[in-house]
Amino acid sequence: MNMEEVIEVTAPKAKSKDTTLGASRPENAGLAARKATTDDAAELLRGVPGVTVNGAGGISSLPAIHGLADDRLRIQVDGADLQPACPNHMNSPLSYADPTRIESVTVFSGITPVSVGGDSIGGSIQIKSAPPEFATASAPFIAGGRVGSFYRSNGDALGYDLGATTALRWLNVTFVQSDSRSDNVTAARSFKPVAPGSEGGAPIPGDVVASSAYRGTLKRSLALALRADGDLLQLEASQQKVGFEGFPNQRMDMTANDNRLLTLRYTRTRAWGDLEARLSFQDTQHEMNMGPDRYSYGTGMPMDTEAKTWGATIKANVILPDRHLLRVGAEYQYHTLYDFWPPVGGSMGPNTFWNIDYGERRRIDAFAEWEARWTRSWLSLVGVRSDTVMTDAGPVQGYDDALPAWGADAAAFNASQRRRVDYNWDLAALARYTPDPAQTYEGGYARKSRSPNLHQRYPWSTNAMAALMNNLVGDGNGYVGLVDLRPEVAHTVSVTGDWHDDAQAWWDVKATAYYTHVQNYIDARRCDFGQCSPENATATNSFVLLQYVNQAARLYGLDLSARRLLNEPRSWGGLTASAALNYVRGDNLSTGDGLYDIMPPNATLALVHELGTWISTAEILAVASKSHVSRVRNELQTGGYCVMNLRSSYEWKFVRIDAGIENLLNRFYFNPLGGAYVGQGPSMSTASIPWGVAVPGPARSFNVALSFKFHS
Ligand SMILES: [Cu+2]
Repeated sequence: MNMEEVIEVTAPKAKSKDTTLGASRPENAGLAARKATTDDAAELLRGVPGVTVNGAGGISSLPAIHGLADDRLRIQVDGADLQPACPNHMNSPLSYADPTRIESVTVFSGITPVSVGGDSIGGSIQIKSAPPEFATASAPFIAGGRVGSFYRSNGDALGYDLGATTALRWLNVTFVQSDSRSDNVTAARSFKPVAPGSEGGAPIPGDVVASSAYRGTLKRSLALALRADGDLLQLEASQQKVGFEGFPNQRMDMTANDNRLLTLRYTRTRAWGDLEARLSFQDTQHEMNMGPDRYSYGTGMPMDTEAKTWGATIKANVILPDRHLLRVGAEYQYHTLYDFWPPVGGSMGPNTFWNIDYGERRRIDAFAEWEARWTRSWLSLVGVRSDTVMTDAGPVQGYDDALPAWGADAAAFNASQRRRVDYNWDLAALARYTPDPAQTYEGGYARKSRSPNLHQRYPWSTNAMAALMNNLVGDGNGYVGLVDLRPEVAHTVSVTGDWHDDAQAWWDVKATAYYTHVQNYIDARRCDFGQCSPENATATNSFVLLQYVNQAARLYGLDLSARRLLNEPRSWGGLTASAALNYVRGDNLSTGDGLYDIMPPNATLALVHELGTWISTAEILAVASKSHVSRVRNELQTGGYCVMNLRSSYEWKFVRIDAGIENLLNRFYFNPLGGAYVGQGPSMSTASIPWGVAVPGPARSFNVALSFKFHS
């Protein structure tokens, strides 16, 4: 119960009981097809009302819900709160998820219940793999396996996945592995001059999005599950590696990332309810440097990040008399981060530059939530959550603290009191009214809080080069941290109406309106101290240096979606038409500025044909021009555009085939959420790359995927 959107990414099947309000049935076919040909898990969220995707590297786009992105959302992959470990958030939580494994995606876009929220001011996204399967008395042994592969013509992208599972009545062992690679993608026309990216390198054609290639994205996992009656114990060890991933909107590329994750999970289901306990450990080694499309300055510029995250959760759902339900839980997370840049000589030596040394973020949460079913037509949910966050960082040093470029900033930072403890709390209250089987209304209020991340509080250098390396949003600017940042607190009201035929078979219309006021929203102001120049304060057509700052903000908008089955399904299949319209506006109330990375109004129209397991989709995405931008960041305006996509899939017992054409008419457009193009050339200083070029959307791509599976 709540405003959630569950997408079964597997082939369409009977309505799951979770998909009470706002299940987006018609898009399912498209989602299953998209999953087959993407290795970027965030792409699967496209088409969910209110969700947009901010561009980053090829497998690590950042989702946003109602204009709030990245770690303003709570994103869990199989229950784990994976932590990015990078001054550019290159290794975002969803970059670790393997799309081929994903069985369901749940998006809480409206009033998020406190049981699924915490340390976030926007919605929640939960990505889940298939639960372990066990044998039965009649079939006491199960063996299954799958192997799949995909190809995308734009970028010559190629990937594979394979998996094997075997089970007895009490035991399941599952192994999965996937890998993918892509060259640089191309835009539909030239968008910048032909020029070499590196010193003496070959010229990069004008239509190539430099630094968008990736390779060696190995993901593998071994999972063991033991079952006895209503008890389930799961142990999983997994590794996610990236050999190289370019970032066209960042000044560096990810040259290696090695993430290891260990989780132990216990669930107990009884007549009184259920209990879940989980322990997890995440270990990340992250390396950045200049990729092949950038100047290497003879030495390159290594930047390394090492992080470890320990997590523990315990939660219970207790069934109370009269169909009431109590959810209680506690969570603990301890995250440490070392962000250091080895010396390369000159003024960038002889010592290691410490961007964040011994960063710590500790979080202790507890919540209680009461779901009440008063009558057949009235439900309510009320929850409170306490969320205490401690952050700290050790003293730092520059490459050479005897030089003015490093010494003064380091000394000022080291003299500061850096430990902060935030006592945050959340409240969510919502009600649902279902007067008859043909309509449902839901509305509520939430207070949500989020403490700043380590890369917002602790980067300390006002040196332009160092600040440019600290950037979480891909706007090409440089950022300086602010130790005194306070937690963001959001107050959201949201209402949803859902109208449909009684059986929910023929048509439905859904509308959501929301308004969020954010106290202490972490926005940015121009840097006017330290080494920042006076021109930096007023520049309107260049990259600039900024400092994080708390300001007031508001976001509001509307999601509309509608679907209609056009015919009684006959021998030639059923035809469904769907339409979706999203509007969001974000304003900084302290400065009158626009908020960054807010999607302009957009609409999607789709026609889906289904005949058994043959499903085909034609869709048109229309996006308005973007003129309400973040002026403090010199955010680029983008023009309106229209893109058409075709997808078709067919599934036999053992084989599934997916084929599609993305951007069928090969339209050129700049991605309104793609950030600034800084993917080639000398990226280490503010004025050495032309300002004013956005990252374009990809040209037409022919995509195909083939998979085989067997199951005893
Ligand atoms: Cu990085």
